[in-house]
Amino acid sequence: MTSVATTPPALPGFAHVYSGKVRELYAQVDPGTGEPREDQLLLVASDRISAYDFILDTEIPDKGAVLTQLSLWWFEQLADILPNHVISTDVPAAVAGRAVLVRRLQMVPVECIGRAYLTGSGLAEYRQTSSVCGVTLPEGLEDGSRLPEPIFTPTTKAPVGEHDQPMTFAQVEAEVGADLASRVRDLTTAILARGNAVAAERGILLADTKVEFGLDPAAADEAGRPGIVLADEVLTPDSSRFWPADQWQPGRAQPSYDKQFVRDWLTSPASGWDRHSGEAPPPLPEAIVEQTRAKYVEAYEALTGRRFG
Ligand code: PZK
Repeated sequence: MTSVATTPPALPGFAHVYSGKVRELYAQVDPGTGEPREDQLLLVASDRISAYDFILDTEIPDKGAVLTQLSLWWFEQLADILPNHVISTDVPAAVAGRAVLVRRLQMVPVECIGRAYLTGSGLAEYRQTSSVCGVTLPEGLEDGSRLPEPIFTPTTKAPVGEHDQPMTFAQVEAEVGADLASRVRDLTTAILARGNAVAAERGILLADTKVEFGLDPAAADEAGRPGIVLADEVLTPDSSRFWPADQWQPGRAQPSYDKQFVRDWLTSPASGWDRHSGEAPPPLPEAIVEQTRAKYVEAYEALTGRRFG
């Protein structure tokens, strides 16, 4: 992924902590001491979009708000599986609707990926080894095949700009301990299974997803194990592959629910861009922006049954 050179927007009363590809983290500054609060973070989703490993120059209006509202809705749907980090949606007006105030947790240092369908790097690994991250799979699977059950395919957390590397379950155990490893594995697959049970009724398949967990020492169980809290955003098109169910056809690359207009235009002669040139992609035409915005809103409305905006 080509790195973003933009400076994060200043938010009065908040100090910038960290930038991801399309989101920012801030800490609230204590008006008394001028020190950043250490117990909370403000998670802000921008309208930026990535395609073919580039952050595009053109933003998709409302994307940050749609993904934030979708994630909040999923947190509610998943609340019987595990707690989440959300404290409040009362945020500065400049980021209203696209930011949440969250509990600052001790993050589990593993990218927890669940896969319900085989594609992307999982498919590439399967073709070489008949397995993904040490999980042996049946023979004869193709691009887009549904897996017998959701599997846990963790990766390392690489710094921005570098690619994450697959980990075996034994490597996760070595990193975080056997108990926490099995708990995040089972939670990851349970979240994806629940997500697909809901989404299938709304015409959307969730091929795979990345979830982030944090630990809450204050929420230890009887055995003294720290509570696991769902963090970051969950089951959004940026953290998961959304596929239109009515176009699902194993044996080929599946169309993307949200980004297909962007990809098709960028790889068409009309864009004048060669994705392998190393050059930044050109700005998107207004019609592509509007069609893409409509897909994000459509996904939100289909899944939640709520009207966006
Ligand atoms: C945390 N990220 C990823 C997300 C970015 C980076 N509740 C939490 N407590 C402590 N740390 C994090 C969270 C959350 N969520 C999340 N990195 C750290 C991330 C969004 C924007 F720049």
